[in-house]
Amino acid sequence: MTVTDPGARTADRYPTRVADRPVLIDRAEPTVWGAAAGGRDVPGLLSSEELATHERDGFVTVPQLLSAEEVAGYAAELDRLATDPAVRADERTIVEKTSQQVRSIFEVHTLSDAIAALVADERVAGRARQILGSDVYVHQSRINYKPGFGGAGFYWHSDFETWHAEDGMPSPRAVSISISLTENFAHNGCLMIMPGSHRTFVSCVGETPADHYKESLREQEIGTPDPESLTALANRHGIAMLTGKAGSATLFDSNCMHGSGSNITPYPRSNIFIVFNSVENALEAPFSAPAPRPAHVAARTVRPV
Ligand code: 6CS
Ligand code: FE
Repeated sequence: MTVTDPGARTADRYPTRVADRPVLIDRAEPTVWGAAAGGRDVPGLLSSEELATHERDGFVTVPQLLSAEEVAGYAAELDRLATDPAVRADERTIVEKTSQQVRSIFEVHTLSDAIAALVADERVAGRARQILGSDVYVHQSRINYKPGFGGAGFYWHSDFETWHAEDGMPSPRAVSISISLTENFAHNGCLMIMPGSHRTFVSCVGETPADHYKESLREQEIGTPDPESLTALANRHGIAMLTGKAGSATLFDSNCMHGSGSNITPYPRSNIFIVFNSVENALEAPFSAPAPRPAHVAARTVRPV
């Protein structure tokens, strides 16, 4: 187990939140880290075609990751957590700005044995190891509820931009998996990704305020790309809508440009969201923030899954 040194820092290949105008930087690193790309070939459930899709688009879908029984079990777990007063009062729980309903619960794999088991499941961690070509650890886990009638969306952003600037993640060698527990429709705030956008790092304008996460996890403003950059990426790559049945999943690269709309339908859009980082990519000092974010949002101890 390694505890990352908050003082150390490698060269900053992706400067962001430091200039007064946005810059588009070509990604230097691979997306799938097989042996030919500096990682190692890890056998697993993703076929070579699926790995090639992930390299090209920055994401790959798994139409049926969980069985209907498993979905029901995790949905019950989400309800248990969201209605537990101790969990609701915990700093790891974020409530919606408007309705005060639970929006997200972070570090959920430490609050739920069932979710801890799912994290370690070959269908989940195994796929992440294949993509990252190394052992992996949980950088962040959360459940998103996006309740009906007002679950707020997530504006366009690159997760890696935040994790680099605020958590000190050196390279985009991290992959997220979003596992749907309710059906994701186009109309109830499904994940949207610009396919291929992971190959461009959009440097953002605006300094990171202290304790930024207290605002950004409810509604992110700093670290969101400018309209011109978003227009250029959308024109170049298009926008994919990741609809899917409950039990489906999407694995997506840390630098995909993605977002999701608000949910004004009666149908919640709940998912389990787990971020795997390569053990070779442990956090350093933030590249562009006054202080590291708390461990429940960005793990600073590397515990290989
Ligand atoms: O800041 C973060 O770490 C979180 N924010 C968003 C909108 N997506 C990634 C991550 O969960
Ligand atoms: Fe995100």
